[in-house]
Amino acid sequence: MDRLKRALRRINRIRSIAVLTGSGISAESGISTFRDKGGTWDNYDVEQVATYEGFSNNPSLVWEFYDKRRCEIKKTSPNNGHFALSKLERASEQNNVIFTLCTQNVDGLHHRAGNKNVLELHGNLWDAFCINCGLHVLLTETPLKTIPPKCSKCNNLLRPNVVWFGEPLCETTLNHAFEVMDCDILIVVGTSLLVYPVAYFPFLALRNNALVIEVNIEKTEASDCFLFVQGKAGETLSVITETIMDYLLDQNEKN
Ligand code: BJW
Ligand code: ZN
Repeated sequence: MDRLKRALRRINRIRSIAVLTGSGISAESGISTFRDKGGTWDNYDVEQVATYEGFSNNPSLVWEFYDKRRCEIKKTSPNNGHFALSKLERASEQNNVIFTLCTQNVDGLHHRAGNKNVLELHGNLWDAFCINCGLHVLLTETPLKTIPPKCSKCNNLLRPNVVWFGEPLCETTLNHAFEVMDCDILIVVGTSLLVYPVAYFPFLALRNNALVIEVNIEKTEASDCFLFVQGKAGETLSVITETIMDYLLDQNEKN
């Protein structure tokens, strides 16, 4: 962690910390990533289950896919990687540092680990909304009694509140995330950085002179642009966050 300590020393004052996570952070909780060997897209056709067109063609197939994932996720728990980030949020709060966690994950594990300031960029699979009247419903029962589930108000189809390919991200959330990338430190964890617009985020942070730390079990195409730390999120993140927390304490004592 000497490289990290040297890089931290170059920051005049840490005012804001941002985190960007992908499915790799939940891998150690037993949840599949998307593009790794044996990942979700090895077993399902993206066009059929993660596009609006696929949903229109066969809503039951899409709901079966999400219901299976909801059942699996319900049985899992946050891991050390998630907990390291909730500890970092608490330490940031205590030291008057702004902390925001942006996640592409829809599993809700960051909330379950105790993080509060979370932007769910690709939605949340415990939430659904009606394609006709827009009514939002929290769907916590697993497995669902009826597939596909219908709207209690107008009896039209409900869809999972997730972002499929070809769909825009929620504008308010996206604009907020752009602002968050104007930070002093960005920690990028467990994402291949292959999906846009999120793949741009670390580069926005770099343009804002942030220190960008990337944690991944293997290099991504962008790793050479960042301070790359190779390892499992559950094992490496706590070392990184403890090092940053030491700096936050030092900084607070000096002021
Ligand atoms: C570990 C680990 C451990 C493993 N520890 N690390 C050509 C060029 C540019 C863009 C496009 C293009 N063609 C199409 C597009 C746009 C498209 C896109 O980006 N496509 C790319 C594939 C090229 N993007 C979109 O369509 C987006 N919308 C959009 O652009 O809207 C524009 C618009 C404007 C106005 C009107 C209309 C449209 C939407 C993207 C939505 C993505 N949705 C999904 C599904 C969400 C719901 C669900 O979960 O079912 O989001 S796809 C999937 O990919 C999911 C993820 O959030 C996302 C990212 O995946 P992630 O998390 O990075 O997973 P992996 O598997 O890729 O990587 C895992 C990583 O973890 C690996 O690096 C491992 O090494 C690592 N790892 N174990 C640490 N223990
Ligand atoms: Zn409705």
